[in-house]
This record gives sequence, C-alpha cells and structure tokens, in this order.
Amino acid sequence: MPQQTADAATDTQCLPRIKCPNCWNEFEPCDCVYISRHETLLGDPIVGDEAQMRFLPSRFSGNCMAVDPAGLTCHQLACPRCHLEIPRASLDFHPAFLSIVGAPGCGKSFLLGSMCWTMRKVLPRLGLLFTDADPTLNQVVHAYEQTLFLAEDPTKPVSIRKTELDGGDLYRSVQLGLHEMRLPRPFLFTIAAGQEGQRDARGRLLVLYDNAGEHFLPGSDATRAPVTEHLVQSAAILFVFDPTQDPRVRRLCSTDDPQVQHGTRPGQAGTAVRQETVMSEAAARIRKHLGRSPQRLHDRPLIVILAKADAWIHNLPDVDLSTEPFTTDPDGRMSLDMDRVRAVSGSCEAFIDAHCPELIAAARSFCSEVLFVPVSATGCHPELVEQDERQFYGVRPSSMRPQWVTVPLVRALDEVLVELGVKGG
Ligand SMILES: Nc1nc2c(ncn2[C@@H]2O[C@H](COP(=O)(O)OP(=O)(O)OP(=O)(O)O)[C@@H](O)[C@H]2O)c(=O)[nH]1
Ligand SMILES: [Mg+2]
Ligand SMILES: [Zn+2]
Repeated sequence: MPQQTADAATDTQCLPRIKCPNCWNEFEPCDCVYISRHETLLGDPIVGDEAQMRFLPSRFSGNCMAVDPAGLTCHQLACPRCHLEIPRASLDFHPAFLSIVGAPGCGKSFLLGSMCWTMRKVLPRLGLLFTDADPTLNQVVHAYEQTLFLAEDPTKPVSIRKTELDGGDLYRSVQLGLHEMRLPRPFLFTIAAGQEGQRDARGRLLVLYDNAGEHFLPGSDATRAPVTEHLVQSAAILFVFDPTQDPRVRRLCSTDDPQVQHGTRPGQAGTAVRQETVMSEAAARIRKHLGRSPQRLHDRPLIVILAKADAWIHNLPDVDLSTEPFTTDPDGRMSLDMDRVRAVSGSCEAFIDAHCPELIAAARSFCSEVLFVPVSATGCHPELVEQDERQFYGVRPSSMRPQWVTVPLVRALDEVLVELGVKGG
C-alpha cells in the first residue's frame, strides 16, 4: 500500500486501528479501499456486480484525494475485508456498538426512529453533540424519523414498514471467498464532547443495529441467518419486550389499542411468540461466540426495554412517565436521574415477574446487571386504518409524544459519557 494512500485516508490524527462497523474486522487506516465514482467502473467481487468498483489507489489529485482508474476523485472509504462503506468518522473515533433485539412486531423500528429523533435534542443538553456520521448511510433511520415526526400532513396516520428479513434496507450480502455473509446495516452516529461550534476532539462512533425479530426465533434457519456477532461487540444489550404480545399482560392493557384486540399486526391475533425464548437465543449466541458456559453471566448490562408503555403503564400507578428522568444542575447541565430510573425498574420488574416470571428468569440468568425501562415510542396507541384494500396500524404524527425513549440509550452509553468527561466516574 503506497504511503500516499495512508495520507489521503488519514489527513488528521486518526486511530491506529479501525474496527469495521459492518463486519467487525480490524485493520489499519492505510488498508482502507476506496469506492470508485465513475459510472463505467461497476462491479466488485465482494459486494456484487451492481456496486461501484472498490480499488486501492495509485494516483492522487493535488490535494491528496484518491483518483479512480477513470480519473474521478473519490471520497468514500470501504473496509478492506467486506468492501462495505465506512464513514470517515470511523477513522477518528472508537466505536460503541449497541444492538436492539426483540420479537417480531415488538416495536424496535418505531423505537429507533423515536429514540434517534429525541436523542438529537437530549444529548446536547448532556453536553454532547449527536450527529449522523454520514447522512447517506443513515437513510433508513432518517426515513423512520421522517415518517413519524416530519410528515407533510401530521394528522394522517402513518406506519413504518416491517423490517425485512432478506436484503431490503437492513441487511446486505457480501461474498467472502466461497462464503456468503449477510450483514446487518448499522446506523452510524458520532457523539462528541462539546457544544455546537466548539466541538471537542474526543468522541465516539455510535453503531446501532436494528434486527428483524424473526432471526432470533428458535428454529430459524441458521444457515440463512444474518451474522449476529454484533451482539458480542455490544456495550449493552437492548432487549425489547412487548407486554401487549403476552396473553397474560394483554388482558391488563388498554382496549383502545387495536393490537390488544387484533394482534401485533392486523389479523395476527393469537400468533404471539414466547418472547423470553428470543432473549435466551440472544444469550446462547453470545455464549457461543465467546465460548462461555451457561453458568457464567455476561458482563455487559442488559437493558430490558418494556415497550408500548402507553398501553399498560396504568397498572403501575406509582410510575410517572409524563416527565423524563433527568435532573439539571445549577450550570444547566442535565444528567440521568438513576435513583428514579432504578425505582421504576424495580416496580416494572415486580409487575412483569407477577405475570411473566419466565422473562425475569431468562434476564437474570443472562447478564449480571439488568435494568427494566418502560418506554413508549409513540406515547399514544395506533389506530386500525383501511387504505387501498389493505389494513395497517397507523399513528398520527401530530399525536406522537415519546416517553422515556432516550433513557435506555443514555444508560447504555454511561461508560462513554464518563470517558468523554461529561459525567463523573
Ligand atoms: N401502543 C403502542 N404501539 C406501538 C408503539 N411502538 C410501536 N407500536 C406498534 O407496534 C407495531 C410494530 O412496530 P415495529 O416498530 O414495526 O416493530 P418491530 O419490532 O420493528 O417489528 P419487526 O420489524 O417485525 O421485527 C406497529 O404496528 C406500531 O404501531 C408504542 O410505543 N405504543
Ligand atoms: Mg422492524
Ligand atoms: Zn468490513
């Protein structure tokens, strides 16, 4: 690899080693490949015939930009192993991985949209800048946010498409030798210490994965399953439990919510899955990757996100989700009120234990630290909509009132906040 390539890829001080957010391969910055730009340069043996060719540059423009074989300057970098694009920020910041897992239809995609939208407002108040690492790589989450919060007509019910199992926006296939790997598409954000206009050099690349629930169902076809190694990389496991899918809790849920009457998707009443088996499957995969025995607890926090709280939280009159659990110090700096979060976690754990004890048992035998956080991505129930001869559950953007959606993420990033100096250790 010519030294010039290293210079082009690393015009500021960058990390000595980079971890690919797509395939978790570690490499040196000078080993990055470039993505060609010229329209005639199509086809790559790893990412496919329709992708732009990847190349190791041998020519550079006057300002040290790589030049593709057809003469165009190129900016986009890719991992030398999987050839998928990596954001420029992965050269500067260590990654913090977080995986969101849960049964089909438990509300992961709504939560991601709502959480990212709200994080953009909350993190600056914690003394951090939260931005897309590369807007083009975050198109899926932008579409979630756009649908839920920026609709042209906010009174018209909207929904998010079911996370696709194959291909689609969330998984990409790459050909590594004889082996085809299906890799989840990460959502990439930078979290940097400092305020708008005076960004600090310290930061992290936040790498989030939304998973289709079906890939964690016991008995799902392991040979076709996407790679789930991101679970092992995750700083915390975010497990989404949907109480409205459990027949024992569903009886206690608001009957205004059509999911309670008609099932998680219209016409799917009575097809709910045993959600604790999804958690146990995630635990088993982590142990297998790490070669650990089932007796040993995983040493990362497990945050059990109790979704769709708008439908069931009335069963816990001592829990108030109408205000967010953050405190503000005299300088105006906010921080998570962990005493309040722990108290709510205790109430929620007791409630779930009374109705779904197997979930609590699965959680307690998975990780050494477990926190239960009720959230509502929408703050309101969806309504059954009939449109063009199809039925779906829709939410009116004008009614969106997310509750506690940033709490799991802020808690999961606790160590990062300490490292970035915005929270005491
Ligand atoms: N009441 C209520 N319903 C919600 C909430 N969040 C999501 N839903 C409903 O739950 C259903 C499933 O939400 P998704 O976010 O698509 O679920 P998912 O976990 O991504 O599902 P898969 O992609 O199939 O794995 C939708 O019909 C939403 O209307 C919430 O906070 N409250
Ligand atoms: Mg989804
Ligand atoms: Zn890679």
